[in-house]
Amino acid sequence: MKKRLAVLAAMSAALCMSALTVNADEELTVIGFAQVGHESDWRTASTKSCQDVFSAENGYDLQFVDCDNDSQAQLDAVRGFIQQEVDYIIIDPIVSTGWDTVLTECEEAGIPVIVIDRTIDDSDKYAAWVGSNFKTEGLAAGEWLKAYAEAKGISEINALVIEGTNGSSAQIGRTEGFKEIADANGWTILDSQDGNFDQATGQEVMESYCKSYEGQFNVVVCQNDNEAFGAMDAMKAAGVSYGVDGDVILISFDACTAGLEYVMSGDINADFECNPLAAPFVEEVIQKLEAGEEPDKEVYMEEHWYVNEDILSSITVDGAEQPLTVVTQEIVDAQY
Ligand code: GZL
Repeated sequence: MKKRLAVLAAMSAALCMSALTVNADEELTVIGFAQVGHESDWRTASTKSCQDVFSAENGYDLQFVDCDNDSQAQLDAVRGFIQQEVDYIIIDPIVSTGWDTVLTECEEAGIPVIVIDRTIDDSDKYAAWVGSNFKTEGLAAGEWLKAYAEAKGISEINALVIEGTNGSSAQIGRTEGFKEIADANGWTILDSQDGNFDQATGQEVMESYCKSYEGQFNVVVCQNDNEAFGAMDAMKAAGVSYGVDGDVILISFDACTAGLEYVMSGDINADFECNPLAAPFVEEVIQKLEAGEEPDKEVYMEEHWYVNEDILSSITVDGAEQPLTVVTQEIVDAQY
């Protein structure tokens, strides 16, 4: 279970008699982390957050598996952690279903599971979940567009949506939230296709949209920044202007550093943050479990709604007033 360094300390002492700082009583907490993949800037930041917190100098041995957006590989990785008899398992689930069997195996092995970011919707056999409310993100995008259109005197919304990986809770929630506002306001969603949260697919989908819906759309919603980067390339190539000074309003999610740079330049009108820095909160969950305490089952990350123009100061989402933040260089420099 835990890696003891006593043998290493004895070998070190025998071999080099140096003042090695290895502490014979030190134990490393072994953590298995089954990560979605490496599809986006957001994902890179999420992985780095865990690698920074669960480092050897902090007393951890992080067993990291990049599951490359492959659900079966992710289940195999979790079973591999069970075989390794790790102390804790962290999962960012590629899709939200198909989890109860393997989580039961973790429970039977006595290994606590902490879920981050996306949700598992067909089992609650985990100690805690740390992440975002994706439907709220989608509702916020819709509420912002409603207020922005009113302020700009835009009476008709014809939107194209580039969704995230199909079946992920992020795709499900953002789609549901935005569609709820669209339906309530009589907007038209001309099409809504899977962009898989990556730039290349986002560009491919937008290229197809520019051909199929030429001259018919005035809003594009990309469910993450990397899709938006691809969509911008496609619209530029098709001669479609976008952003604050363009014919098409461009909305994105994640608000990674590069995404906020495009908000500041006016290429992206609004970017709805999804905070990837979950690891410090996961460590708090582990510390509670180590102390025999019961952690909160759900821990929500703090997130902001970023815009280019200061024509609106706030929006109302689910009855709660939420501020809008105009992007500055200082904000860009501080972003993940
Ligand atoms: C959302 C996260 C999504 C990001 C994408 O929490 O799972 O996956 O929005 C990432 O950038 O690929």
